[in-house]
Amino acid sequence: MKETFLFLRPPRPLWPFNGPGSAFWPPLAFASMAEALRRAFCDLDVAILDAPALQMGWKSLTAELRRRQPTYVGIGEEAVSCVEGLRAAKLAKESGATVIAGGCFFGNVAGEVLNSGQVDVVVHGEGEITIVELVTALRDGTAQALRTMRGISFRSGEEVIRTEPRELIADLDTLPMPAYDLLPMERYGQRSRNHVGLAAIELGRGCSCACEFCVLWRQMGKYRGNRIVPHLRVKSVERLMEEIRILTDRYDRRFLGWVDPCFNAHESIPGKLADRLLREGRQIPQSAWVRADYVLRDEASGALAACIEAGLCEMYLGIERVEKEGLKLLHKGNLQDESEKALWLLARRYPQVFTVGSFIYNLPGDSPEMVRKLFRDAFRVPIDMTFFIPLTPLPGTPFWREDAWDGTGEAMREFDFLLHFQGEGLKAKLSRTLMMCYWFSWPKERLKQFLAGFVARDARRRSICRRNVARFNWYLGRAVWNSIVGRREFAMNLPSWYES
Ligand code: B12
Ligand code: SF4
Repeated sequence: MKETFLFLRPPRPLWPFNGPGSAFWPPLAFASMAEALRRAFCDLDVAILDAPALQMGWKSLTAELRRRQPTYVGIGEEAVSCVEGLRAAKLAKESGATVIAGGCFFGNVAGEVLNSGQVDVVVHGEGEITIVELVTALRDGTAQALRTMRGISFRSGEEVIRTEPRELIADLDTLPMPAYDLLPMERYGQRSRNHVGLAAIELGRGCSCACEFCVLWRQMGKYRGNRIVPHLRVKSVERLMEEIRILTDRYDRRFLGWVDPCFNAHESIPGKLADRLLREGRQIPQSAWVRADYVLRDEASGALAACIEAGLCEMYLGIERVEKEGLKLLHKGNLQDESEKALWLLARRYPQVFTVGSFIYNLPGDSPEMVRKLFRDAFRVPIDMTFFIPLTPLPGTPFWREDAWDGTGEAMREFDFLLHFQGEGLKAKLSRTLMMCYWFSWPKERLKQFLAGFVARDARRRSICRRNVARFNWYLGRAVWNSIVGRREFAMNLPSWYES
């Protein structure tokens, strides 16, 4: 019988500010690695099981794993769903599979998850080449085969062995075309109001910057000796056009969600791609995470106007802080008020773009007064949607402390980028300050923005703003209620099908 490699995304909670229709994007990492495996082995069946997209809960998943009996199972979760990752790993092991974990979370807690006994091998960094070599090594069946390959950790007796880092793929055009056919493509964004026909796509990998709190530049960074440095790679316009044609023409995708850590890091490819899309008469709505300083740079070169004309209509900006000390502490750059300038530029010249700005609180030295000021200052600039995210000590960043690992991943539940109110620590205190600000601090700029969103002529903007207000008040109200009745806070939303 043929061996099977199953990439598995288990049932998991929803981030409360995402609607159920756009909370789960196609798992691009799995699709890309699945195609790499298909190309390399004709005697291996490769599959992806995206349980959330199928609304498949744990009961059905358990039955499905028993039925399929995969030889290898690959998992890769965010820290917040570590519990689900390990639960899936346990099920997979019970059905006899070898479990491989990867991605920007598991890759940074390799020792911890290997010692949990649920995971056999952890893959560090980029996965496409490593996964192919790993299957060959696992088939060989010797520890020596694992030792001699790059980019993994595994256990040998009591010892956790981490092999040499793997070099990055030099030319991203050589990546296999993601195996979209292994995914239920029609399901993504199916019930979404604002992201109908959602697809995930990457322009490149890595970032040109090195913000202190960020795992993304590290995950796709380059090793210089033992040090990782930021390294940006991009695909060519031809390759990107090929992906877009497949997504739109073959899979009827109508909204492109760029998954790049920083879509506008490269100074020319996004603009050239936009020109090409426009030449081919392909305008398609898009969202992307962008940096403010590059927005200004691209305005000067004309690339910004082209990207927006080609459909870039939702931009997420990590503004983080308003005051320079905070920005310096986070190594964010943007010390010349670039965020403010970029937001004014977008609001005045490109009002059709929906902007989402995120700010970080809970920095060392933060106090309730500072957070109140951050809140007021955040509304001095025109942003359609504002998020305040607590500094999260993600594994792989200098803020991570190994003693935060509790053996189960439960402690990682708080790594959800949400306000947590319970407890006496500084984070809880600052979160409560923010909650009070949300309800009671209404500088006139905020009131204006709030009303503008609520009655906006553009139906999409109006819908996003209204839903966000409803979700936020629900979130805060639930938190207050939980405190009153003494219920432990669980900030994410468990979907109704979670255990089914
Ligand atoms: C799309 C996305 C979302 C979408 C969809 C999420 C979903 N579950 O469907 C939305 C917007 C809803 C979302 C929500 C959240 N997200 Co999110 N999201 C992303 C994003 C932008 C893209 C992921 C992606 O497709 N990357 C492209 C692929 C190709 O790269 P890759 O994942 O790194 O994969 C490569 C390697 O890492 C490796 N690899 C990865 N997995 C595996 C597995 C195996 C077995 C192997 C061998 C290798 C391997 O090989 C791959 C190919 O080379 C990432 C940031 C990023 N750019 O990666 C954040 C990111 C994953 N999200 C993050 C977070 C925190 C969240 C939220 C908790 C909060 C939030 N809103 O941001 C929620 C919770 C989501 C949930 N539980 O469902 C963090 C996770 C940090 C961490 N260490 O935990 C990230 C890294 C962003 C960040 N700011 O740091 N997210
Ligand atoms: S600009 Fe964004 S993606 Fe790049 S290092 Fe900073 S936070 Fe990470």
